[in-house]
Amino acid sequence: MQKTITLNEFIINQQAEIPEATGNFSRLLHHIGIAAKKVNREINKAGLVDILGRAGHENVQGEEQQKLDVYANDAFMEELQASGECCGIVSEENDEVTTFHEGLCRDAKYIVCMDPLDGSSNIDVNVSVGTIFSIYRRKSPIGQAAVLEDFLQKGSDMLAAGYIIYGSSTMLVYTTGCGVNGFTLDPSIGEFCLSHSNIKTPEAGKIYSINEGNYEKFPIGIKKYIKYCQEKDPKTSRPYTSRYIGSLVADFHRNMLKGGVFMYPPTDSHPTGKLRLLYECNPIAFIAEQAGGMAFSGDERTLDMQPEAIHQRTSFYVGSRCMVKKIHEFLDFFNNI
Ligand code: P6P
Repeated sequence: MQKTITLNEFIINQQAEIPEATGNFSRLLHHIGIAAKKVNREINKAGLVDILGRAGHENVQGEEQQKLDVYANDAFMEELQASGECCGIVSEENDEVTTFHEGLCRDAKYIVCMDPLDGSSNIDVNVSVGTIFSIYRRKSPIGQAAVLEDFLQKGSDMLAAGYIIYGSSTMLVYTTGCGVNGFTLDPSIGEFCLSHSNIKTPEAGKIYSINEGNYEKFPIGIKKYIKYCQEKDPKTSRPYTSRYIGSLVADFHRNMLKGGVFMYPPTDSHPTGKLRLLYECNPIAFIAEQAGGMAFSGDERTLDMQPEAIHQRTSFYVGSRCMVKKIHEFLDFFNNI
């Protein structure tokens, strides 16, 4: 029987390959794994205890906070602080940055940008939701409170990115810039075990994911691309299949494994795009590129964007390289005629 490799074993093995590694980064990842198990436990019993429904107030996005949103935010904040390796956090659930610079965290050198429970409006109807995180090295001197510039780094400066998808099984997928690996939670031993080694997304695919309810307001290039997806062409296996869950992690994870593209263009209600750059688009873009895919926002590579604000939104197109390039062609052509 093949030996099971747990997440912690994998992290330590990866650390051993980096001579200058001190174990700080590994400890941070380990605590993210603990938080993921705590959130998984609560999500799995959400239907049985009074944790469903609304927490009774709104988050910075003006969105109704679900109780599990609050629980997930607290769980990740607690574990990141307990790791002693994180000096600051940007979270979708918090208006301002959170800094840790005393006690165990005094010499911490990493910051985290996270969406603790993305797609949480789907929880009450038992649809997959996810946590998204990204890790950067702080830019300001160690030993003092993290500052805004520590969080407004380009995605290309990211050290690691990952997500946890709480679905038919719970998976933690992450990259440190050396490929993408997926770990499935084995409840019988309470460990994330390597199940998807060195994930590569197909160059092309047959799935396009977009909320077509916003069709009327899409840029003309996106309208034309959607029609292109729907045209019959056996040479390019069109018409493609439309799949949209409304939970970024679930839509992206399916497309990464099967081949496909996810689009969130500007809309009337979100003229600069709905998804947040720091803790949704950048981490997903880093994972996509590490798996051989592609991601852009507006008219530039997502990871090259210079963030201006911690809750900044952007348009987002991510997935199989050939499909993302085709979208870029349609936008370039139709937006410039
Ligand atoms: P819409 C969930 O609220 C989320 O942030 C992403 O997970 C998801 O991809 C998107 O919004 C769905 O937005 O407007 O299609 O419901």
